[in-house]
Amino acid sequence: MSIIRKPLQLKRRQFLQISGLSGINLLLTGCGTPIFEDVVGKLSEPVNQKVESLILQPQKLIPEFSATEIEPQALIVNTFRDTPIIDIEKYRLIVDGEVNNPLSLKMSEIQALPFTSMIIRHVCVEGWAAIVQWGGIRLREIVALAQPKDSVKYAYFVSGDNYYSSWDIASALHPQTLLAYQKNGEPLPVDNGAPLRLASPIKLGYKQSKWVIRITLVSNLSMYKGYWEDQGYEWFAGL
Ligand SMILES: Nc1nc2c(c(=O)[nH]1)N[C@H]1C(S)=C(S)[C@@H](COP(=O)(O)O)O[C@H]1N2
Ligand SMILES: [Mo]
Repeated sequence: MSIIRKPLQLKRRQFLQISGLSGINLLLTGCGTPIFEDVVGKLSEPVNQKVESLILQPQKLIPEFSATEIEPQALIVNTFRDTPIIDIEKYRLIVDGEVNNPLSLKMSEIQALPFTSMIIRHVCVEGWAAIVQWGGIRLREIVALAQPKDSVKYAYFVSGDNYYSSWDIASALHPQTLLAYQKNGEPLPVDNGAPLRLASPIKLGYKQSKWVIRITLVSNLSMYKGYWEDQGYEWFAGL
């Protein structure tokens, strides 16, 4: 990925404008470049110190695998409710909660954001694992666009099959936590969570929600923490 480092001075108001829905095309004109890293560091008045520092802070990267190590047959479809039927034209990813700039994004808008691909091991708590290539958008880019308030500590993910989970914000903002729309170089199959699913090498499989339709950023967890978490599975579920 090419990273341009143009000197860029933005006032808070301008940043809020361009970081909104209408700003996505503007920001991406001519280059697929990380929006947030390039822009927010230059703000004269940081919008959110805490989230900003989490995003800019070097987080430990998990070593990735090579393309020859992908195990295309090993990823077992693991769905506990009915697979939802999602109309891609009507689909919107909602990002809300304690944010200054709630989002409602079409897939075409999400796919216009910088593409990231990674080859990682998916680990299911039921005792199987698979090396998979996932392609999509870093979740941190979406979170940054929503302008989270300082209070945000957790992210809730609601899925089209009513599955749900919650993550600590640091894990959600990890550079290898993606909202994936590709698997092994192909468009993400519906059974694996199309149009959009979480993929990350730092969490167990049940944290990696498929068919994500809503992300809510909050300062407190409710008594409901996740489909499996509420049945006694560990909440953090780190790898
Ligand atoms: N919405 C939703 N997401 C989900 C699940 C599910 O049933 N519904 N299963 C989880 C579990 S336990 C695993 S291991 C992975 C499996 O992903 P896969 O079906 O693409 O292999 O999805 C996770 N995400
Ligand atoms: Mo799983």
